Amino acid sequence: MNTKDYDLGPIDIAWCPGCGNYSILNTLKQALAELKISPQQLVVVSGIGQGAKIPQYFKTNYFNGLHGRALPPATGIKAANPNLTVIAESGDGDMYGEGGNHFIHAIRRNSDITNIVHNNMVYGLTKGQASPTSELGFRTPIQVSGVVSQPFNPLSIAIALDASFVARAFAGDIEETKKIIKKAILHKGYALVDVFQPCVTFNKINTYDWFKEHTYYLDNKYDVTNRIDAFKKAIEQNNLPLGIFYINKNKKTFEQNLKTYKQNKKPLYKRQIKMDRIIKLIKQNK
Ligand SMILES: Cc1ncc(C[n+]2csc(CCOP(=O)(O)OP(=O)(O)O)c2C)c(N)n1
Ligand code: SF4
Ligand SMILES: [Mg+2]
Repeated sequence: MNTKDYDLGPIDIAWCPGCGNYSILNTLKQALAELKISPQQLVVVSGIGQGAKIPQYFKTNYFNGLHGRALPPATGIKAANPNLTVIAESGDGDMYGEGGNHFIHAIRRNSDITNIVHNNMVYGLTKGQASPTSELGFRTPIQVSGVVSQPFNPLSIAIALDASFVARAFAGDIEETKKIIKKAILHKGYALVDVFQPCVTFNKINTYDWFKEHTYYLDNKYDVTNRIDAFKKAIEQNNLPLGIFYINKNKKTFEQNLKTYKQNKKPLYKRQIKMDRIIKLIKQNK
């Protein structure tokens, strides 16, 4: 397969020239092509925002849901058909703000989905208000004196909850981001990939150059199974680590834990629904 297999033909893309979302889109297409995941096998679930538009810009099955609500339908889709590759993908506001509660509980459930977050540290679509990951002091037309609330740290939350795969990437580095996304997709269980994504229009602080100057990659000696070290790395400030922070391969997935799949491996969507049985259950509950 190659990236052309995911092209939709001539389409209007509503992202600004230079936006980091283009790199994430290209990187994702490359990762999927290299993993030989066809558009038919794939479902991308997103919420609302600039990053959340991504599934509209390439060939895939997709569900574009309410703001902050990408993870519940992604969990449901994977449970109904575990044979699909399911990616939940949106911006930092959508996943960590409006969808923050779902973020926490998706980690607890450990459904076998990949959660890619376009983290531009701003609300891009609604024209530049602060998001949960905006830095202290970040000025916007709403936060005129600068952000006063501590930024949300998604990686430390994920590691604290023993998420089974936690990583951070930078949209400006396609090769490294592709490696991380491929590993996240292949991982069995919930996989978070927070991607630093420059918003060239509404975030003039966290630019391509800023990310290059304020990030570094975890080295080969770093042990991804050490949760305490992962947490220490996640709370580092100023110079921000990139790469895979933490992997726990010992957790069962949500789908494996479901009683229905312990009894019968047939995907739920392929099973016959016996109406008389449903009516009986409804009557019993009266
Ligand atoms: C319930 C609800 N609240 C608020 C909005 C308005 N809204 C749409 S997108 C958005 C923020 C998106 O920010 P983010 O998820 O960071 O995406 P970006 O545009 O930066 O990629 C907001 C507040 C909405 N659509 N629905
Ligand atoms: S506003 Fe920002 S996030 Fe949205 S398309 Fe433009 S550069 Fe990208
Ligand atoms: Mg954003």
